[in-house]
Amino acid sequence: MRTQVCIIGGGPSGLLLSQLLHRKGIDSVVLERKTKEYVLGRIRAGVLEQGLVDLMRQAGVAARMESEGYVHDGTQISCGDALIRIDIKALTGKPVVVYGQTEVTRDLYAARENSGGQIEFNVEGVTIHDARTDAPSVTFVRDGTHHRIDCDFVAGCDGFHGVSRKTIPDDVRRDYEKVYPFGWLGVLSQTPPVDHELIYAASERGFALASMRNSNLSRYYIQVPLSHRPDDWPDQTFWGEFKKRIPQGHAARLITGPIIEKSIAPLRSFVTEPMRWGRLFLCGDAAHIVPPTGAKGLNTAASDVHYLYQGLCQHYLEGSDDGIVAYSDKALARIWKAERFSWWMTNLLHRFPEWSDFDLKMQQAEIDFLRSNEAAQRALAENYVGLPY
Ligand code: RFL
Ligand code: PHB
Repeated sequence: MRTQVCIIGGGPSGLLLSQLLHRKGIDSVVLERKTKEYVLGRIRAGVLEQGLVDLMRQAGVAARMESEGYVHDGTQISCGDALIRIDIKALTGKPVVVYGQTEVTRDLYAARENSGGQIEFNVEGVTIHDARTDAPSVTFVRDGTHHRIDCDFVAGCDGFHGVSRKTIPDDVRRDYEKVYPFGWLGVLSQTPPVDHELIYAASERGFALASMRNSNLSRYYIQVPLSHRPDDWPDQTFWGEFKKRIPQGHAARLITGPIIEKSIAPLRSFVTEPMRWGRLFLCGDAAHIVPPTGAKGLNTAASDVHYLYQGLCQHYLEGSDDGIVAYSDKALARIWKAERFSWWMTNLLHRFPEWSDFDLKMQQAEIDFLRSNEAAQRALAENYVGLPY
């Protein structure tokens, strides 16, 4: 088999890149380890920056997002019963869009399938060869048969546990990591959202987040110790704890009901450098992870896709490799800013088990400053809505 760009990973990064390239007449094959149903079963991100919204438009997959997504002009932070509303539209001129990653991925799969895009599911043993030459290839096994794809470029869009990052030798690659001493227990419940905007709740009992998917589907999270398992949190225990962490008025009107998904995700900050090795490019979670507090994971994946797409278009359509050569530096410059924001917001809102009384006073002072200072609110809003590409 031969293609121009071999894309490893059929998550949002890989599919978005494939669809954007297709619209410019650039050919790709996507290799996905799991089934489509499995990928669509993962409940993840919910908040889209304007940059990703624009990329969805460029990719020709924005129709459902535009009719079903919620445009949010603000977001809220609570501390005990006090609420701070960050008017992101007034402070930045832009809103965010609440539309689930599952739906983004579903729309991208539909578009690839409608235009005859080649996606190979259930692939095993994916191996990247000769990435530092002008003729890389990728081998894999499916249903016991060995396959080989010759290509011009390899896009490693295979998430944190994929093979692409590990293909870059240890003496070339440098990893930066911070692991947080807690995780998020997330539930999806068939109930109306408790508020029409998100609430990021800093409480003495730990962090909580009230988010949503649609008018009868809520996405709620609470901070839990890393040792906990979803089974430690029967539905009633979850609702009881969640109510204690959000403002009393919201707790009183919270509608509880059937929980249809429950999982725990550990929190981590991680960046690998460089994001390019010869003709192999890392995109999205394959290269970096943020704690979900700033809603930046999917959005940073999208900015990588944007830079790589621009670089590949320059290569194929204008005969210039400038964009490809600059890819890693450009992507990383934006990534580190998103890493900083996600780390800062995690520190602002969570309870760290090892913190002293002094640390807690600092956290309180930071929240008080945010409440009373428009410049602080603008800094949060500009990062939340997404820094420019
Ligand atoms: P993905 O989504 O992990 O997709 C990678 C795909 O590659 C496949 N794969 C392989 N395929 C072939 N061969 C191999 N060897 C392979 N190894 C892996 C995998 O099966 C998979 O299908 O990475 P991608 O595309 O870079 O997308 C990144 C996003 O999924 C991620 O950053 C976000 O979900 C993070 N995130 C959030 N991001 C936001 O922007 N806003 C949010 O509100 C937000 N909330 C969240 C989140 C992530 C969460 N979890 C569970 C980690 C909330 C949560 C709870
Ligand atoms: C979500 O809706 O899943 C969500 C929203 C905001 C975040 C993280 C997750 O910061």
